[in-house]
Amino acid sequence: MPAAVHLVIPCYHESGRIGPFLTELCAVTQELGGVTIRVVEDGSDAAEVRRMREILAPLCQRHSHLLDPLFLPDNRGKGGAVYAGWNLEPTAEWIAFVDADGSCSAAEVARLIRLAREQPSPQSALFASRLHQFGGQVHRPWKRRLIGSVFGLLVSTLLSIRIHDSQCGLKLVPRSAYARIAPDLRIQGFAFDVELLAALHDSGCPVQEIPITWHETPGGHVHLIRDSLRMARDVWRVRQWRLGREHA
Ligand SMILES: Nc1nc2c(ncn2[C@@H]2O[C@H](COP(=O)(O)OP(=O)(O)OP(=O)(O)O)[C@@H](O)[C@H]2O)c(=O)[nH]1
Ligand SMILES: [Mg+2]
Repeated sequence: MPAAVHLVIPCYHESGRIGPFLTELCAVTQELGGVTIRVVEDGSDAAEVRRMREILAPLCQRHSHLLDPLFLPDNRGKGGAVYAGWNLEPTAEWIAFVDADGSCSAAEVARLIRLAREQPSPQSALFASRLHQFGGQVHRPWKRRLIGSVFGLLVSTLLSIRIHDSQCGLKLVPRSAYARIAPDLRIQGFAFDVELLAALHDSGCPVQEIPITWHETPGGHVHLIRDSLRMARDVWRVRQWRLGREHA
């Protein structure tokens, strides 16, 4: 039996982008076996929820491993949605998330799941990474590349953890490691991956960066300046919390 993987797709106003990706992802993961998927949507309006239900209903009928979506009334942010989904699934050996927009293809998701399953038991977290920026593998507007690289430098410098891309939208984490750190995770917005990285690292769970192919899908929600500043502030908070714990 392959190790069970529970994959959460955080969604905020994604009815225009998720259809083709989710269709392919359901097919690919059905073939793999041992994977469950849950869409977690938070704070979208009634019309958006209705559109999402219309997209999801036929797929749920066709694929029993696509679980009932979770619609949360208030907007928590990407991290809050991912954690809400992970906390609902108490048994899978691996918990994971992938962005809804298909920038990372279903085939890449399958490749990382296979890679995770090569571990005799879940030991190291796998963080997909847009590391190979210039080999034709990563298609992203130059501004996002630039800000992504600066942000990676900021994270590795302020946290003293070697990482190029903490923000890529596909990650797999051993459930046992998540269970140890979950009570301490506080960031619910776009920088939640940074806190997750630091917490895994500090708890002794190695994090492997796995280069992937990335074709950026237009229509993203990250506002380059506003969100980058918020995320930089959150990295600083993570650093202060860690220092506080060290000196406690
Ligand atoms: N549930 C939930 N999901 C969110 C929220 N904000 C973003 N997401 C999801 O997070 C994922 C990544 O967001 P994107 O809008 O693709 O981000 P982006 O601007 O394209 O940035 P990159 O993909 O990192 O280049 C998508 O699946 C979004 O729907 C939120 O507030 N709540
Ligand atoms: Mg995106």
